[in-house]
Order: sequence, then C-alpha cells, then structure tokens
Amino acid sequence: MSTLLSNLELQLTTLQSEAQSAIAAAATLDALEQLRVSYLGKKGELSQILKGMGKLEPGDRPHIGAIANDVKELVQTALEQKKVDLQSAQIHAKLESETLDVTMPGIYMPQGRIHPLNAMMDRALDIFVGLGYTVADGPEMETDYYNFEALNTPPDHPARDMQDTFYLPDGNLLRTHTSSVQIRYMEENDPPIRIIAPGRCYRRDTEDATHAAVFHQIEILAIDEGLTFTDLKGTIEIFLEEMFGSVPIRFRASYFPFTEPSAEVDVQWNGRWLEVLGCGMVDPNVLKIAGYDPEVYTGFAAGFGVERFAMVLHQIDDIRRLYTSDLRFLNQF
Ligand code: 2NL
Repeated sequence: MSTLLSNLELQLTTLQSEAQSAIAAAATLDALEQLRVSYLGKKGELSQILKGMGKLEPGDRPHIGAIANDVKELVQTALEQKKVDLQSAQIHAKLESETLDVTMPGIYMPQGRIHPLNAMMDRALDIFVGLGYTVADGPEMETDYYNFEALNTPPDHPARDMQDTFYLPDGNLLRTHTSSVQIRYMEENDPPIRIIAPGRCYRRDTEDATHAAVFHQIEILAIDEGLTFTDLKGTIEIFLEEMFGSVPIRFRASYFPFTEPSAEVDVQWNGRWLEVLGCGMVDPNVLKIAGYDPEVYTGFAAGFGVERFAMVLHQIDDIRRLYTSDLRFLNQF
C-alpha cells in the first residue's frame, strides 16, 4: 500500500473521530452549523483531503472513495442527530423558563368606582334624558359674547367684574356657567328644543368650605310654542322629587339677567330650607339675540351647582373634599 494511500486513510479516520467528538461537545445550534461548514462544507476538511485523491493510483481510488463516503455519512448522521437533540433541549429550556403557575395567588387590584360628583351628574342627566332632553356640550374657554352679552348681561353687571371672572390675556374668558353652551346650541338649531348642558365652570373666588374656583353646573333649557311658568314648575317639581324624594319645596321670586320672571327654589331638608337651584322664563331679549321669534316662542331655563347637590344629599361639610382624592372620604360612596 502506497504511503499516500495510507496517509489519506489515516486523515479520513482522524477527521471522523475528531468530528464526532466535536459534534458531541457542541453546545448550540450555531456552533453545530459552524462544525458542519468546517468539516463537510465546500472548503471544509473533507474536501481538502479528497483533493489528494487525484494523485492516487486509479486502482486505489474506489477504496478511498468508499471510506470517504462512509466518513461523510457518519459525520452527517452525527450532525443531524445532534441538531435534533439541541433543538429539543432548546424547546425544553424555553418551556421551563416560561412556566406559568396558575395556582399562584393574584395581585390584589382595588376596584375603582364612580366619583360622587360624577354620580350626581349622571343621576341628574338621567332624569332629564328620561323627560326627553338631549345632552349638549361646548367649550370651557368662551368669548364675552356667549358668556355674557347673548345672555342679556349688561356691561356693568357685577358678574362681569374682573374680581369674579377669569379673563384670559387674549380677551377670552373661562365660562362662568354653561348657559354659553345653550346659546351656541340655539344658534345651530331651530325650536322646539329641550337640552341639558352639564360641565365645568370657573369663578374667581377665594376657596373655602362652600366656594371652589372650579365647579360643575347643569343647566336645562326648553323652548317651544306655548311654554309657561307652569311647565317650568312641573319640570322642576318632578326633577327635585327624583333627587330628594317627596320633600316640601318652594319657589321664591328672584332675579337673573337672562330670565323674566325668575325664581330660586328651596327644598326642606333635615328641618331647614336649603336653596338648590335658580330658574325662570327665558328673557325675550335672549330669544331674540339667539334668532328665535319671541312672539312665537317662549322658554324656560334652570341652573344648579352639582357640588351643592352632592353636599346636601350626602351631608358633605366642605366642598374641597370633592377634589382632594382622599380615599377615606371617597370609599364611603
Ligand atoms: C343658578 C341659576 C340659571 C339659567 C340659569 C339660562 C340659560 C339660557 C337662557 C336663560 Cl340660554 N337662562 N339659564 C336661567 C336661570 C337660572 O341658573 O343659580 N345657577 C347655579
């Protein structure tokens, strides 16, 4: 046997045993792929060895060729087997690390609930929606026109005082009531209308137990042919009965620039008369400004503070409790 022949044979068997132990030791699929390339790839060790075959006696070639094929097959089989092993090890490791113990106790999440102010707002809205009213909304930043002028509030009226209203540097202001929403609605819609306008309002006030600079108001407005003070009275009576139950109520003559006649309404609550809302027949000037003919249409309106209702109904002593997010207070509702 020629030296070249035995040399090639030795190289092939060495390659086989080296490859087998390297494959057995491979820890990752990437490492395994690198081994495949270095042993069986185009420029791999097996190809390099087989280049030597050209110099063999033609009679020796089949012998070496057969050994080379066996080596190649053995290495290939080892690679495939190892690949299957590594893949299944990888899946097991993944499953192991992603184990979910469904018997573990959960993390306690306290359930939220509706804030008493929103609950009060929802109750009032539900009552009027039940009476056929539509909820309307509008901007909190307003022009002097929508907040005052269109509401028949003269330039010298105290409500327009710098002391009482938040004026913005650009001449706009923060609305002091949601009447502005109703003026905007009247501009866009023909009568008859029945709307309810809830929302945040602003007043330049020193905060104390009964005054907040930001508060919530709900106003209602109905305009139709033939509406009278009796319709207003009946609507208010139904509303207050839904809110307070059947307690005595009384209407007192009052004044607002946007209604004529006007009234304030008190309910008897825990033995005392408490004022809860203001109302009246829409002033003909307001109808005219909004583009409704006061000879054909009449209307009534009412407005009340949501905080005041919440305070009376829940015996809350300080308006600021409604804004400070103290859970000891809120958990009672
Ligand atoms: C109160 C009194 C009131 C109105 C609001 C109103 C709106 C339009 C036309 C006429 Cl568009 N009136 N709103 C009327 C009377 C009273 O609110 O004490 N609010 C807290």
